[in-house]
Amino acid sequence: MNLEKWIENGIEQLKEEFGEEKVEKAIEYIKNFEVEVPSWVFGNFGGGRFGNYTPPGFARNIYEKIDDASLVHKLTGCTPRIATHILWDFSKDGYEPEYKLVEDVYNYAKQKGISLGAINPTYFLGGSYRGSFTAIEKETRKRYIEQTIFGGEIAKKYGNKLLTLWFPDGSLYPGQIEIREAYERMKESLIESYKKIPKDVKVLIEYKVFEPGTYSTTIPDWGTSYVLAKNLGENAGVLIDLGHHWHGTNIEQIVSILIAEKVLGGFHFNTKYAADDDHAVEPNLQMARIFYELVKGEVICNKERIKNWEYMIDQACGRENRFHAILHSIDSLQISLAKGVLVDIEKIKELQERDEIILANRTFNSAISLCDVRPIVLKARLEKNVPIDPIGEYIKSGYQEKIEKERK
Ligand code: PSV
Ligand code: MN
Repeated sequence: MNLEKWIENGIEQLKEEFGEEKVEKAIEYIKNFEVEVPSWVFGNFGGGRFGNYTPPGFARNIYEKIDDASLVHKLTGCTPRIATHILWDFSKDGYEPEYKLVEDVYNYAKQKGISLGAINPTYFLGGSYRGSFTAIEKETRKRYIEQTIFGGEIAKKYGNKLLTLWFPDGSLYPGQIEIREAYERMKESLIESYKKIPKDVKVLIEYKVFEPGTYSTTIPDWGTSYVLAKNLGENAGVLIDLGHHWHGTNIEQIVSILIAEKVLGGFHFNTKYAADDDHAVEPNLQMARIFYELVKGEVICNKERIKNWEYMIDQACGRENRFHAILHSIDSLQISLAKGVLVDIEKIKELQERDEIILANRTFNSAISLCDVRPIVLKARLEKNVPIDPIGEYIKSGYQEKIEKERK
């Protein structure tokens, strides 16, 4: 098959169906879209609980994670930043964060052509089995508040002025904790931290309906994140991780409400089958519907930082090759974005006015589920001068063999 010809034919067909303007717009969106990769996808994290297997060649330290992230950026042209976790990446003992290390990593990343993105304080290591911001012991809360303020400082000086917070706090049994008091301690600790975080740093609060708490989590849903963010101020907002909901949750509706309320927002992209699996992103229908809301709400590829949402991948690898998995995620996000852009909003509006339910649904799905947008994604890559097939290019590069040898 002549690939370039296949792309051109595909583009022509898409233009016939959706119009030239929409197709060109989709190509531009793909060229401009950026997403952060998590440092932890490259390291010794995940692998599942059984057999203690981690895919070979994993990065042994933050510098090797930067090497890997830099390669992903070279192959895709759309991941210029790496999200880091303070106590995994900037600490020698997993207990105390180190400022000096951040500066060094920052410089190393620069040499490698990428930079630091979202800074994630780590609230779930070393002695916090009774909670972090909600712990009864003042000492524990103080330690985590200090780490959060430290995170704010490095987000401003070395990062992308973005701090993303996820708390493991919760309970296993009714009666184990006073859930209202835990919530109040969470709120107070957040307020105390926020006061000392530089004003131009965005703080996004992530929620999760289960795990490690099985009876309760202190921030179980977007409503709780939203209320807490409101209590903080205008630089705080909500972080949606796709794996953190009950099955069947209409996540695109959550997106639409947050946009309507002009809340600062962000995503941790991944796919879930069972619970919080942290699998690679797949180009499924919900993903495309979510992107439709993001495009319509003008919170994606918006040059005004304050209006644009923050986009990150949060995934780990069990048995799969981690480079294939992260490159697959990026591909899936680009496919979903192209679909979201192609939807004929005007036609759907007109059908909605006439209460043509099925016709509106069919028009929606002609972009979301029925069309092949790969020509758009590939054309954007050609125009951006990055490999058309990043996974194929990775396989050819010999990098996998190299890291398996060097990182024994
Ligand atoms: C928690 O499940 C989470 O989604 C948070 O975003 C953490 O930062 C990340 O996974 C890694 O544990
Ligand atoms: Mn997450």
